[in-house]
Amino acid sequence: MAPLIVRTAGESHGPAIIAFVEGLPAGLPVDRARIDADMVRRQGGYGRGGRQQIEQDHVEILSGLRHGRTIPGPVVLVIRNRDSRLEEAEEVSRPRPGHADLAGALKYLEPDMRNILERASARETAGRVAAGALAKALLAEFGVEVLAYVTRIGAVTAEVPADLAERRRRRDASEFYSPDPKADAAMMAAIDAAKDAGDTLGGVIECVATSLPPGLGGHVQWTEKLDGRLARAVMSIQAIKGVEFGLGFAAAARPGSQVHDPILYDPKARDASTLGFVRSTNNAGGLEGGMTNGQPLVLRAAMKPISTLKKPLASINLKTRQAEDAVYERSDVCAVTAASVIVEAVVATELAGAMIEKFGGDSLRQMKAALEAWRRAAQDL
Ligand code: EPS
Repeated sequence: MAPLIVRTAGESHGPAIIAFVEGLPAGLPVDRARIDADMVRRQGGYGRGGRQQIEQDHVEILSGLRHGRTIPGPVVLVIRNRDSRLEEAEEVSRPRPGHADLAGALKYLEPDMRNILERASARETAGRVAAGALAKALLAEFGVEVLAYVTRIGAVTAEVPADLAERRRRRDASEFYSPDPKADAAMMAAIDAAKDAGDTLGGVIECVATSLPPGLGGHVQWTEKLDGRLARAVMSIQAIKGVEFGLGFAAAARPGSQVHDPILYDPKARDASTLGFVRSTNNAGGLEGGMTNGQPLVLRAAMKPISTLKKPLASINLKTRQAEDAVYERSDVCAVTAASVIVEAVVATELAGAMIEKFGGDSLRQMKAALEAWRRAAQDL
């Protein structure tokens, strides 16, 4: 069983979204304000729809915490929905191309697609972001930083500065969660144009994690491979259609000599997270053989445009089988900003799980001691 389990429950217009988190070490300090800061970020960004004017996401912690620290036992997090009206919400019989509506109706023999879309909705990700904030708190205890930002909206791309602190500073100042203020005007124009056309826009998110110890994940069994686990977690986010690491798809067009990262040894970096095994490039994106290699993890995710279109696509009425436009309810024009916060959360959750797996998860104190013992042994290898 995975060492860190995150499950969510709840419908988009039900009373609440719930996250159940099991397997965190005891003794982890939890700052509620930091969880809520991520909840607010998930709701933000240019191009969001009317729902985000209604909701004010805030996390209630029902279990697993005492005096600001985790205690042995699952943590249950609750985010109440202000727009709670599940019983009154009207029936949906015209499926949206690209949404779960039709596939779900056929799977569950369920003609009212309201009963599908309520759970398929990206509102579920409020729970994954809350859980991810706990994972980030654990990683921070080990100096691991996880940062995701938007590098593309539609056809507009952002340049990424080399310095990580600068990336964070710029992202936090941007309505597009992008590290390139020069791209802001073009991103805004692209979202405005899509809105005017009754259309939607997707984009690309990059996520970096630094100071990870080498050897997280595993090469022995396919289920252990960390790239596979991360890809699964990121692909499971609503509307994500592609994931790549490091050079990713571009590696397929290069010879091996221009892909693999030469290994150097710098004795001065012996105490760093790399243990002194430095690389001149990071085309692998921090993963080799399904394990971290001490280099920064670099992952990118492609998000498709949201499938609820103000100018709806052709569809059918499931009851009559006659041609009709797809259903339209209020929606976001572009939610790539929100998706970046969700990518950060699910990557942090997978990495925290891999840390617990390698260093033991009963208590934070034990984890720290285990990591130190392993580091000393690896230095003396
Ligand atoms: C979503 C539809 C919209 C989005 C929602 C995802 O909700 P509503 O139908 O209430 O306007 O706003 O995302 C959120 C509510 C959220 O908090 O992210 C969908 O169908 O996936």
